Amino acid sequence: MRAILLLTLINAAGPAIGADTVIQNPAGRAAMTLNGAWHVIPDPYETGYYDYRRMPFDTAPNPGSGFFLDRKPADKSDLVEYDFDSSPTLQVPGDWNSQDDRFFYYEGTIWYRRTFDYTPSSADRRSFVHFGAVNYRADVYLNGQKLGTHIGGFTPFAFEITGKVRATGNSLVVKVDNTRHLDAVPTVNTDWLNYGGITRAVTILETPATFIHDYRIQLAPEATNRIAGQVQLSNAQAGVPVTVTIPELGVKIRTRSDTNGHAVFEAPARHVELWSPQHPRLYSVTLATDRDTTTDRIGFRTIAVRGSDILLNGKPVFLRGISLHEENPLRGGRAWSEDDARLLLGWARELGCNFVRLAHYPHNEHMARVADELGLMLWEEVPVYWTVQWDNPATLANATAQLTDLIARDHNRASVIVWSVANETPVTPARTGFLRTLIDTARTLDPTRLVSAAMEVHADPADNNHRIVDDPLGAYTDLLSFNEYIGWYDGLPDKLQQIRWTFGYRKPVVISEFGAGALQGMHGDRLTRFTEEHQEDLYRQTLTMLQGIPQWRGATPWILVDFRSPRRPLANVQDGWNRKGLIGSNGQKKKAFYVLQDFYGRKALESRAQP
Ligand code: GCB
Repeated sequence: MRAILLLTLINAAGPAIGADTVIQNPAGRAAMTLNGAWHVIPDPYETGYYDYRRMPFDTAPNPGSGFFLDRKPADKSDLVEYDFDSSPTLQVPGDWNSQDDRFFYYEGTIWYRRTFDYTPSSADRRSFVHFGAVNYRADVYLNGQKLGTHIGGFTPFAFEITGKVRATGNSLVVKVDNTRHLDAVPTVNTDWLNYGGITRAVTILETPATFIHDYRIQLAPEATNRIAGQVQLSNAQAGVPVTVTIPELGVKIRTRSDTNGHAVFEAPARHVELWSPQHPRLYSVTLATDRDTTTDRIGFRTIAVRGSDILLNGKPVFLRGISLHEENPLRGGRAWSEDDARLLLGWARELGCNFVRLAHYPHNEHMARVADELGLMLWEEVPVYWTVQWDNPATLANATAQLTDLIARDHNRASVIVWSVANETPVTPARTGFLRTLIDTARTLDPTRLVSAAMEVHADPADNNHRIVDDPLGAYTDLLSFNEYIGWYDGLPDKLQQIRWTFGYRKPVVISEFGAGALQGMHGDRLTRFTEEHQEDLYRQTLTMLQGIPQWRGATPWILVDFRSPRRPLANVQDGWNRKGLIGSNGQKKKAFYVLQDFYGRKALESRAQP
């Protein structure tokens, strides 16, 4: 509800769509792709952004040498010290790190420019330029005019270009800056590579003057034979007729928008086949006004927690999970395409998973759509990682915006069952207050899903074999999720069998991480670090230990595939990769893959009645 309210307020306060409002189902509206080769100018000193007094050109009365002007010398004597046309190109979507060795560890600004022609299909149509994601800050200019700025590397944004876009010769310039900042989300310290660039698709979207900006369609609360939802139009216009049709459920709802351009509805449905991993049923849903139509494929299911059980469609479910970074090791670089999603989620299915943790930031929209189709439940997360500035209101606003946009983007995906607000954060009052605000936001925006965070384990100073999970944050989450590295950062795998657990809450324990590093193809005995045998042993012993925990309801071990991390320099072993993957950076499976596959196979058989 808050998302919708927020959109309404923004609409009332300014232009209908701002940088931070998410257009639902953009793929359903794509009019033209701007993917492909863009000319780029690396600008480590930000010469094209600031003048020599360090004043931004884009707010100066005389913008002079701002690269966003995409200028050409007026004549042979005119001085212009940059030229997009003769500069090299990079592919969009794509990170810059994996496209050119010179940019492998580059952090800073690169200017991107793309020219295009565009004529809307009719004069009364509106147009938007839509970005799937840009890491981390994007300043966007069309034909020398600033459209806006977006902050946050993993969420979509759009700017209206109606009346600004020309039939021919448009210049779209994006200043992309992936500099890490202490007050940012994430902060400067992460265990993954800070890929820069326009990492997801860029499209021109076309809409009527009043269009279906956002919608949410789901089962009515406490009912599996009623469909409920809401629609938000782009303009606060009353009395616009809205229809929602789900032909296979015999649903045809007719309603009208209120003065805020908002419509709420509920109607009975024919027998709904509920979405589950065993039966990932999706229904075609069409929303229409007198001027606009959009179609989506949506699944219906319930998710809840009762005591220490997780209930999917009312039945207890065990989460056979795995964690994933958004990276395609075979091509190298950030994953962004549907094919990438099929590769990664296909591996998860082969492992026997019914659940995937998309760590540690919002992954691209294909991931949730392919998961919907394959029947994989998802944990989605925002990059509040390790530590951010807990006392800084701007940092909280940033994290809130990222969470809000993630929820707005994926609130129609049946696959998503958990919103996670943080990973491995320190227990302090400031942090707990910060995260509680995020949890409250998630619950207000979406009361239909679980909310969690990957917490930490604490050692008992009086007993070396006693581990405690009693983080005060656990009082506010639905799951008791924590990362544990017994046998890797904490002793050797034989220690696992000695461990005794105390949990501060009677909630489902879902282990958000455990794991060990191993170089694919490196062999030795089970006590030798970085061998496949060591990792295999750790998996065996961890699974044995976990089975002794009565409230254990799932796990997302760390991690499906090796991933790039500048924190991992060990030569000939890590070489800049975190090697905790069950699959190596070469795409080959390690021994531990088969240990977990075997375990999940047995678990699936055991709970045949389960999804
Ligand atoms: C963690 C982090 C994860 C790291 C992992 C590791 O606890 O959540 O981002 O990559 O440990 O490999 O140390």
